[in-house]
Amino acid sequence: MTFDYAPAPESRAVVDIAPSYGLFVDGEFVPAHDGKVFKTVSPSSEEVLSEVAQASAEDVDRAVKAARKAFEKWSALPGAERAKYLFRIARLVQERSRELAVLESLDNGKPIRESRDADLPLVAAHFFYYAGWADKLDHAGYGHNPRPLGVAGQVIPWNFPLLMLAWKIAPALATGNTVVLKPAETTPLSALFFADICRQAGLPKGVVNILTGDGSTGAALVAHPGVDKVAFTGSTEVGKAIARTVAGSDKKVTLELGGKAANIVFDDAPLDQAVEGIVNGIFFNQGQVCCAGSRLLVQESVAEELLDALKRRMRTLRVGDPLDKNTDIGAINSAEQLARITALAEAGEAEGAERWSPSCELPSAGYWFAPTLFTGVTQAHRIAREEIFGPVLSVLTFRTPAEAVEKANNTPYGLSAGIWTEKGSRMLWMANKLRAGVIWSNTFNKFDPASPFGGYQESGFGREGGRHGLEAYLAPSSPEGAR
Ligand code: TXE
Repeated sequence: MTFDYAPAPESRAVVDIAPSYGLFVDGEFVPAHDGKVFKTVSPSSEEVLSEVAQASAEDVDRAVKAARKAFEKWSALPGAERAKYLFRIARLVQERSRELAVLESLDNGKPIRESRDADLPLVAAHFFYYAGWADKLDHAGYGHNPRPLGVAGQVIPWNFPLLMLAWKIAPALATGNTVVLKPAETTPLSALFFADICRQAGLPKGVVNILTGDGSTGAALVAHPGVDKVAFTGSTEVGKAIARTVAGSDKKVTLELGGKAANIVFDDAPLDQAVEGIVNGIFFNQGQVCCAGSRLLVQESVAEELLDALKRRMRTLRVGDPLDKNTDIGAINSAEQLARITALAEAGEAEGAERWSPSCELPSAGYWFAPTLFTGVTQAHRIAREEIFGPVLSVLTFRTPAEAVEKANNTPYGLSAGIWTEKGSRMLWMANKLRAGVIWSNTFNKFDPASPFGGYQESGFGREGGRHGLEAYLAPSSPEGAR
């Protein structure tokens, strides 16, 4: 496959990136206490996009104090008042969505079609959805109003920078909590633009604080005694470290960690539709998705036919400039992530699985990985067990539904799964047996703010989204019913 189309990049001019950004604390952009900065780089070109402040423990303290002060008034507002701010934010996200989509694609490397058609609409949808809850919580028939927890310390990853921010901030604000959020070090920009949206929306100072920085900033935030609730999305390793940090404190915690989802295709499935679901499941966002369908389990009798169709479809995938509307697969987020994907793919080959990619010309600058398929994979292979977090699909086969369940559940994770069959009874039987927090039937990677999302085992605990997502930010009512 070569580039046989004229690149037509979405105009970069729609986004005005400043050469440097401070931290957003108490409604103002301020430099880091010690003046430290780091660069954020576009993964598709290695161009430096901007320089942002690196928050230290002092900055964490400053932001948590601002959030604590803001909490008194914010939590005392009637829900209907908080809803107005959230609706305003939602509308501003919509108004600025072209700019934010381009920014997200530049900083993260994801195709503009995805940031424009998936990330941004979902970001706005989350703010609209939780705005709608804010006033329903008051006098909701529990006898007393549920109480917010206080200051939420939120640490998010780089794969869906703005969407993960929305998942975290929207329910926290709707329930009357205030926030200190740390975006990932490779994708800090959209959170800083969001800070500007908070200002535009007239959000009271200190209700949302954004601290850019690396893992040390995240660790300081999680450990700060003024933080009442920790919400984290990221690696299982860091999630475990955070669980150890908060153990013994009265901090509430939700963790959304890794996954190794099975996409299970039965012989009666509509195969063309399944191929689209498989492609979407593993190549959406370059496979850098916690619920990615990274293991394809296909019933033996249709394996050959399905794999032929899948390879044909993979040959049509266009890898390249994230700002080009024709691009299906953009850049990998960082050199580190590319190295992780490369190492696991090499382990797949070394352990004897068969590697296949369509012929694919990759750009010379930036971080790229061709869409890759491994067949002849056994359950013992690392590529069948470890989260690759890249555009790499491991294919296993099964004969019976029971064998499919056994293989799908043979993982320390438990975040998501997909089932492709026309038989309703089989679908329900499978769904009951699969150990996964989210199960899609005859589709994959469908998200809705009203649906709870989260996993079992090493995929973390707690749920985000829907009513469950609100409850993660609420304490049981006090006997007096006072906030
Ligand atoms: O994650 P980290 P990385 C998985 C995926 C990927 C691997 C490593 O398999 O290959 O993790 O990615 C902050 N205390 N996922 O290294 O380090 C960090 O600054 C508090 C799955 O990027 O977990 C960033 O903001 N915070 C996942 C965030 O944690 C700390 C998404 C995530 O970074 C910290 C991302 C610490 N000690 C990676 N150390 C998913 N579930 O979607 C780092 N951070």
